[in-house]
Amino acid sequence: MSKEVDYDAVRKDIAACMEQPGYDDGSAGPVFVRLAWHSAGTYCKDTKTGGSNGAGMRYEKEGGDPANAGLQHARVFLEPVKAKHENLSYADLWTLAGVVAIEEMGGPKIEWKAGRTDFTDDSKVPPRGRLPDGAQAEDHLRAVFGRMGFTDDEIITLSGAHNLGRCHADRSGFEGPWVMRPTVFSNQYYKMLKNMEWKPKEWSGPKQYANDDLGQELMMLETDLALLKMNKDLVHKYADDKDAFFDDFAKVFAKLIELGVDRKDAGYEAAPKKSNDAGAP
Ligand code: DDH
Repeated sequence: MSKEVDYDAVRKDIAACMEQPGYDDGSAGPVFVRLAWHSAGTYCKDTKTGGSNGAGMRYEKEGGDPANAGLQHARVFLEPVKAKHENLSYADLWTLAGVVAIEEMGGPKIEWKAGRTDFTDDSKVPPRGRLPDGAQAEDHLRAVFGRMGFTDDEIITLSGAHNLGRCHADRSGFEGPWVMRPTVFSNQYYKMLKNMEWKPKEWSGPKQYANDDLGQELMMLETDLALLKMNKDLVHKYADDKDAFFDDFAKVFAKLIELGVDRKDAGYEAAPKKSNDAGAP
């Protein structure tokens, strides 16, 4: 049995299964990005727990966290890729799926390294409650992302992923997309924050903001609007300079998906030798 994984073939297989005509806006890309982010966003730099190693969402303890509602769709879409590449870890698959999705949807190329391993039980799965709550504001953002080791500016850059996808009332309680073309990676999200006026949506759901000037109702969360208070100049810069956003986003997303990955950590199962590891046989 070969231990090798052909990551170029994995990338192609992920790209092929992004196309999901009956699902959302026809693409699983946005939910792949969210899967990658939630797999990593549990990291705590002080206790060195959580992060993208382990694929803890396979266990109820993490997979059943209400913050992860809906991500089972992404995991199910990716199952054929895992089945085809038996030595690929789920933790590598989920992070690579986010990277491939961003690239395929027109975003920047993001550095990705293999070597994550999967937990064999749920003992190292981090506690629930580590992911951000969209109804809160900048203090909460600083607490949650500071725990992962991110600065205010990095929070603003990472949040640009909300160029993609939408909220689903049956998952988070919130509803709707942030931008007009939610399957294209762009800097529209920052343009919306810079140029549009956001008013509380009149509905019985959780507090969110709405604007329908473009003929379709778009949305913002409290946490999205909080970015303007954290560093308005950076939000405006990204609105005006797509290349600057793409460059910064590629770096910070690469940092995000490395959180909790210690390839030498003896506590994890040894990673199988990968075909693209450096060095001669
Ligand atoms: Fe997000 N996000 N996110 N987000 N996110 C949701 C959807 C998507 C917050 C809340 C929500 C990031 C940061 C934050 C994506 C990527 C990223 C939804 C809707 C909520 C709520 C879920 C649903 O109903 O299906 C909050 C709060 C924060 C924050 O505090 C900063 C980050 C850092 C990323 C990232 O990828 C780097 C993506 C993509 C989606 C769209 C998913 C989909 O199914 O479509």
